[in-house]
Amino acid sequence: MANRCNGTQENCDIPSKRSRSLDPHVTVVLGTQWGDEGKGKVVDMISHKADIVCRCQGGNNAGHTVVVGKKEYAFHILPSGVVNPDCVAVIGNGCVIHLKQLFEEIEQNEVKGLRICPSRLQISNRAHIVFDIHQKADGLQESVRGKNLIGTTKRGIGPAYSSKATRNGLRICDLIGDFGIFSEKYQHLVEYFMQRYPNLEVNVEADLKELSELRDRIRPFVTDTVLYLHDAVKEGKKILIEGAQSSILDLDFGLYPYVTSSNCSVGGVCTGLGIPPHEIGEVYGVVKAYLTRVGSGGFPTELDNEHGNLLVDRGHEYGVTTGRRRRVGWLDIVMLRYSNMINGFTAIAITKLDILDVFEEIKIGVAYIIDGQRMESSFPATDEDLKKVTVEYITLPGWKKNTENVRSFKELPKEAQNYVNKIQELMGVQVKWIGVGKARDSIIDYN
Ligand code: 2SA
Ligand code: GDP
Ligand code: MG
Repeated sequence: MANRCNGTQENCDIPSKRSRSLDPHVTVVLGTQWGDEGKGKVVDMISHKADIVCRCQGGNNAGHTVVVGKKEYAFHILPSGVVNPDCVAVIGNGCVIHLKQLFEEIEQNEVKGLRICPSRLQISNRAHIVFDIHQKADGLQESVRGKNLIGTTKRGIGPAYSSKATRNGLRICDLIGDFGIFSEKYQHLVEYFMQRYPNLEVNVEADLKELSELRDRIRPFVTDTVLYLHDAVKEGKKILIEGAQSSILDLDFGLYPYVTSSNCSVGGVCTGLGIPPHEIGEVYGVVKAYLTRVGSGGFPTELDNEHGNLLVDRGHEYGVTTGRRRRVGWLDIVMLRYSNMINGFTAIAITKLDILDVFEEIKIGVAYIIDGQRMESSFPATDEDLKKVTVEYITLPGWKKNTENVRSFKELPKEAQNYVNKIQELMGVQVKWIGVGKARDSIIDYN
């Protein structure tokens, strides 16, 4: 970026758009912060241009909200794009699936009027299965962590990915294959967990009975999604990929160990679906206009005061999966720059701008000072270091006007325009959309 932004759209130094492959068919939507940025809404908005919408990582720890008219959908393992009747949903090999809870989620959404049959949902034969023992182990691991509690969703995500990494996990292809072999492997997996957690309550016989029923139900949905997506790309179909959790929860790049157990950044798209990098076109980052997180760990811009309570109340900041109250704070540009470094966003969507409508002043964290060193874009690797951070803020005037019904950038109050432009300038990525409400149409095209 050459010049400083003076706060108006005309004069703002808009970062140039990065060009990708010549004819990319794959678009990616990722979280840039600690999750719950409003990815579901952004995916829903783009999905009308897509033929296929995929999840590439995570399990039913995710909670993605889509609001269509008076209906509110909460998706956990199903891709949010399943709301669009013209899209086929894909759950890729990088995901972990609790089968019974998957069917419960399908049923809950069918009650709301969606139809989720095998022609609309393709599940990778290579995806790993989350068993009840994984979920119980997740709870037990958390119960002994004391002050080092991670604050997981207790959906068995960490234990299921550890089974995958220790190579005693079981996949969907195992379940729909020879059930005798599957049963033996399941018995071994249970024994492995019993050695570690002798008090685990498991009834292998009952589990296998339930799994044999789920096997028949899941079979019609299962396919080799690698081939399916490869063919789709060849046919020129448009594929949309929906990241779950977020960059700072990424197993490798996030604030370890306060992370989830999958790669939520752009690399997870390739490993979790088998799509080669050159097919990837736009990578949209979703930025909440302030910051939230659920779970433990440092949070430099956290607001543990009345401003924080106001953000929680106005933004309804409660977990979509667990109902936990989210921690809240001011926007953190250091985190966003780091997130952009990893993902190379081609543009961003800023969501929940309307939640800031009542603030007199709004702060943005622009740099960290750790042990006398100033950091503008690299994120500390350890929680110990993150907790030492002193944040350098800039303060911008609030707009104190309702923006919920605004539908064009120029109609936004000047101070709100200034806030958006400032984020664009400081992060160095073009803004494409601005969210001003939950509803599908509560969105402003920046350009
Ligand atoms: P896990 O369950 O092993 O993935 O938890 C590890 C960390 O990852 C965080 N995490 C999340 N953070 C934000 N949103 C998530 N989904 C739900 C939502 C969360 C909820 O949309 O609201 O309902 O509480 C999500 N899933 C995992 C988690 O808080 C741990 O910090
Ligand atoms: P996700 O996990 O990233 O999909 O986000 P969540 O669904 O967990 O949380 C985002 C919440 O904010 C949901 O309740 C959305 O309906 C809501 N939301 C999304 N965008 C906006 C917006 O621009 N304004 C407001 N007020 N709410 C929004
Ligand atoms: Mg969420």
